[in-house]
Amino acid sequence: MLWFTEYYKGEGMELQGTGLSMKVKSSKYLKTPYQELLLLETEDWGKVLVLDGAVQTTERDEFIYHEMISHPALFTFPRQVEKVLVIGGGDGGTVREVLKHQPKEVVMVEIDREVVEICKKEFPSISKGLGDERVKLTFGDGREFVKDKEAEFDLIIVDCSDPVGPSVVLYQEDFYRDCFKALKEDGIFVTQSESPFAQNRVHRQVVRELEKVFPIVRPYLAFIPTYPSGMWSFTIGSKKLDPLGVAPSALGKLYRELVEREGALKYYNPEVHYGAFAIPNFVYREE
Ligand code: AG3
Repeated sequence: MLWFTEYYKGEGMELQGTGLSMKVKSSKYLKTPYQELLLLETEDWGKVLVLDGAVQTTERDEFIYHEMISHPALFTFPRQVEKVLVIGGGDGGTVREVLKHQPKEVVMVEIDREVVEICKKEFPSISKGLGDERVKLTFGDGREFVKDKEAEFDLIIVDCSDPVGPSVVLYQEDFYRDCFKALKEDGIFVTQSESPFAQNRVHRQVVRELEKVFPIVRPYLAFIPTYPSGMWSFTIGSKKLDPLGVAPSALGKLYRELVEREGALKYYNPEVHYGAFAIPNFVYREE
């Protein structure tokens, strides 16, 4: 029996002698123009997508990441969301969750066509939304894509990998400024923002850079067993709407309607919505 290990290393990783191992039944390796791609069939986690040595998606826990990158922002809108931009997100899981809110249009800009092709074939339950007629899939650089956009999107979601290689530019203030401009006047931005335990400095940098750009910045947490340390974060930057300002009665109603229409969610619920924004002391400790 083979084992795969993600060795924690690379830009921003504060654990240097730690990793996560999984027992592997079979594996496929491929080099795309952008990264090294590994597709694993594992004993515990189902199929697993690994990019440049970092676990991205497992069939068993992907629901946590994809529900939590999408629903806290989407449930913050008191109105129907019309146009959503997803940057990255090649496996399609984020688009699947966004579609549950019945937007008119979802634009996804992914840099690596081969990731999408593999995920369409190997992860049909995750990528199924990508075939939806409301989804416009484009391949290219998300950083470039937002540069000339103005007041176009209700919501921008950045579903990117660690700040190495093609993702580095998605962690920088001038990118956040362009996203601000690309959003409508009550628009919301959300990005995955790494592990506050294992990548504390990167996490804090994301929050700090967003605070230079958006009046409302709200980091929040989710438990993701296959990511470094298991403690993961996302950060919302918002022009007007505060995810903590949503009235519980309004959220409860929207949530029940969605569940009735789309079926049960597996992680997000209204209690998780408010609770996720509670951050332990060590995360923003003085250094
Ligand atoms: N993107 C965030 C993955 C970061 C994981 N980091 C790591 N394993 N070192 C996930 C993409 C899912 N759509």
